[in-house]
Amino acid sequence: MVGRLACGWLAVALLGGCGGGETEAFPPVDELPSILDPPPVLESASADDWSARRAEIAELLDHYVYGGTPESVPATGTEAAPILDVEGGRYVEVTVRYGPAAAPPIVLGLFLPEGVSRSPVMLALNKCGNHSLTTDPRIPESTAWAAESCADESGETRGARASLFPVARILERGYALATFHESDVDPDDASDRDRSDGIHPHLPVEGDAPWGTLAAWAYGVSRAVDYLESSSLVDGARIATVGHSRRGKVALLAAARDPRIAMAIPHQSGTGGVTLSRSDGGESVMAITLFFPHWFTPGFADFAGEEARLPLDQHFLVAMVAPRPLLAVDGVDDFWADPPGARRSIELADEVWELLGSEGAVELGDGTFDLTADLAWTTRPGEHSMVASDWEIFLDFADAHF
Ligand code: GTR
Repeated sequence: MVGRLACGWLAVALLGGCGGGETEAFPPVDELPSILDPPPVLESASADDWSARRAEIAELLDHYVYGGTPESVPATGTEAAPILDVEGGRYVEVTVRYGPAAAPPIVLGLFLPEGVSRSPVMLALNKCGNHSLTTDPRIPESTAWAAESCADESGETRGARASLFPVARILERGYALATFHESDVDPDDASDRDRSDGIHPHLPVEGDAPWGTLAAWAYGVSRAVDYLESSSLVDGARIATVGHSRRGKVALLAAARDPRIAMAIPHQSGTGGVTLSRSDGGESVMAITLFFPHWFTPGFADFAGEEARLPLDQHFLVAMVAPRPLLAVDGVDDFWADPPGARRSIELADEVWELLGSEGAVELGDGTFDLTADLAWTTRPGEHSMVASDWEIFLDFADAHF
């Protein structure tokens, strides 16, 4: 973790200028200026300067929000035999190993569409294990920790998340679905304040911004990409990350950090995802860091009630995906995920798509966005949930770009 900021917006706000070169260490919250408007994502109108600015943004997000990640440890994948026939295609489970030998592997479930070679891939975390996506008894049950809410009254977790993942329909539309149990990388345990479970003890992050669970999950997504990009079963150049809510935050974070991910579709990702921390609506930094402190680097909680001191906002994370296609989806009645704040974030990030030669977001006459454009935000009726019909929106967007 680099402890210094390049000369830029923050240095100007703090010091009134730079005087050349690098300036101060990442200041603590009480030394940061309080600025009500989200800071500008761009500091230069030249596309040549974007990669340096992008690197600076990545460091800001690592330091203040998510924590850093270990050096990249490329993964290897071993496919299980036999490949199973399932409705609409085939299923194979891949054991993805990375890091020290004792580190828990990722068990990547890969649903492949019938008759399509090298299909594009929707890559998504799941909450309860790969076996929770279908009632097929042949899909091995995950042995990793699962939340109590994964089980029905009889304690059964198989098929528990099937309503969120219309697997046969995804296959019918010509896409593969790659998914793994998030607990393979890090159990979603708020009491794990000292990062003692999951991948953390095996791959510690040195420095003053330890990684939280969202960063660990995103790192795991990249290890799945290590396998997918070299696999002959799918097209590694057409991988989209998809996720709902906390997993939507990860779909965005993973794509922001990993340029091999060709598309991001964060669904109702809310605070810590697409929506602005400076927004008046929805979940505050105080609420999210109170209930889910483990998701972030510990210092993010210092911005509770002090959001205006953040030297960034979530449109910085969105902008890191540019110029790749990104669709953010919200529910009209999902107050907690803050649809207006998400829309504003997309609008603020748009200038980076334009800088890089994309048309970016295209607002239509009725105030909605063109969902065939590279950057888009949309809502659908309803509250906070992911349902089968959401996938039609995701796959239509993917069809328009892949
Ligand atoms: C909520 C949390 C949100 C969102 C959601 C979810 O309780 O406040 O940030 O992540 O959980 O993942 O369903």
